Amino acid sequence: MLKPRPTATREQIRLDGLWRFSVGDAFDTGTVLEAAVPASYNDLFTDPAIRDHVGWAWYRRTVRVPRGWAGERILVRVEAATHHGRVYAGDTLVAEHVGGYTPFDADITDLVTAGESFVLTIGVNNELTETTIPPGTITVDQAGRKRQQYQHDFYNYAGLHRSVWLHSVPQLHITDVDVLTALDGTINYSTLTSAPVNVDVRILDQDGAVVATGADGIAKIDDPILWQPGAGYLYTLEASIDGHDVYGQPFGVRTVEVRGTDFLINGEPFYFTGFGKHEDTPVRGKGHDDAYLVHDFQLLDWVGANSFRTSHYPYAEEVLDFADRHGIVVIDETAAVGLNLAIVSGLTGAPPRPTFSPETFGDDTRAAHAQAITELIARDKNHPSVVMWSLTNEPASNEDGAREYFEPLVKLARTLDPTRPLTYSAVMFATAANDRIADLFDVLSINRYYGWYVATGDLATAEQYLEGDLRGWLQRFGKPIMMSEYGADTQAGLHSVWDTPWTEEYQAAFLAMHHRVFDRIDGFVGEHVWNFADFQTSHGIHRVDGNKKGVFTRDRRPKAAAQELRRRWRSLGNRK
Ligand code: GCB
Repeated sequence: MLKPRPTATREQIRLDGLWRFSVGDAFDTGTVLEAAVPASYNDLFTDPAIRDHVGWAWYRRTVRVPRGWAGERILVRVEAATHHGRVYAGDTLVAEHVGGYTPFDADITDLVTAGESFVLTIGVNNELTETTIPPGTITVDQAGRKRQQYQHDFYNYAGLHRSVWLHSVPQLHITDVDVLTALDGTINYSTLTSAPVNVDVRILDQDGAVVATGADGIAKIDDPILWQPGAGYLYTLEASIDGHDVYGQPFGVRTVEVRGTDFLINGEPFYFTGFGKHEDTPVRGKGHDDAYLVHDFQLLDWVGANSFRTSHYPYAEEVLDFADRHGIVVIDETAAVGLNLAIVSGLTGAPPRPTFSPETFGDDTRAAHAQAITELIARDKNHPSVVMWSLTNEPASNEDGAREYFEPLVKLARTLDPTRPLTYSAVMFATAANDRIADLFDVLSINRYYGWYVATGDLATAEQYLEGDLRGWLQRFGKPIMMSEYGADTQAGLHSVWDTPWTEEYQAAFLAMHHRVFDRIDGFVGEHVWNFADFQTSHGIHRVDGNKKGVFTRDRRPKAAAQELRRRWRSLGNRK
């Protein structure tokens, strides 16, 4: 799935801004509401019936097709309709897509005319069921209103979360580009086209100078400048169909490999420092925002982080493009969060039903999960910043049926991308003794909350538990291990001289305790604190206006723990 880019043969118009808006089964032509795109619609309005609406929401605007686009193919690219989108040109349904964090196109060529305008309507449905990724359950309350429940610990924001584009491609065009690099500058590439035709390939450096030409799927850059953590050098593979189409695909020359208990980037051991993040800001919800993008990366740099995980869904493409350019390392995660019926909104309990079964998460869920993996890899395969795929967060990998569920998905991911290691984040109940899937993956990513949900306020006990736990995984599986989540809820401004949960001092001491343990363990390859910033969740007695495990507040002010991390990570760099 090529990102729309302006080239000599392709044009595009961003359709962001204010759209007419309504909720309900169909667009309400009498609506007076307007909604911002991109943004979640939930927090824009004061009406709780909109914020808590379960079902369809509608966006409508008039769009003019440029005069010069006659004869071209004309498409609408929706970067994210969370979770289920329908695109109409006039009254005609043109495209439908399930999966809230990956893009899709609606080809409207036969329904519009260059130089004229048309009415574009996009329906967005936020319902999650046992066969969607992420999963959820819908109930009907006593008043007859639909209610959405889900296992994941972030608010089910919905809407057009990313840009919408009107874009043109020539009739005969390039449909896909795949780039694989080696450290000596050898580029293995492949292209797909809308009809069989010859494709010419040139490689351009960052200044636009031609540094290689392709033949038979191979090009060779002499003395390549590598894409490195902290230094994101990018080349462009320019593919062209003579007289028809040109497309430029940015890429970096770098390799990724797991060897023994090392995670290697360009053959060098790499140690991950950073966070699990969220796409979450006040008012905009999960809507992409370039100002927060720039500021968040500034804060990553300030705190000395070299990486993050796109917990718990694929992020906006702008985020990965930015990471590519600035050398930030990314673990790219699907939206498969909550495949665990022992967890309810971050709280735990005895599983009421087995997680993996035909009645709960079975073949249909797995098919949706396979689709999510396929679309993630199709979108993000050429990003040098992406060094690993995370196929799921906190599945019930300790339960019956987990292996049968995951084995085909791991196989699929390896077929789609044989070059990047695979991981998943292991939940607290999945231990080295009872986990059934870790051997299928390359890197052990462990989520643990010793000192928070377990041994609350008792860091001495927590330290013992943590070390025993991590050593157990390493001993059984002998693979690189990283901490993909560790964190403590912290109310900014709350202080104490004792180890008091929720205080800024406790969060800092909690992190310092973890770091002592990590430093004692060989084969440890990284630490991602949960979370970068406070974020919104569904209501719950364990959440105070959201999850407060951020090292930064929701408006990105540092808590005391940020200083602890800054001291450590700035001196660690990319190695331990
Ligand atoms: C987890 C989840 C994350 C939650 C976090 C918490 O294990 O992966 O989504 O937000 O715990 O704070 O409870």
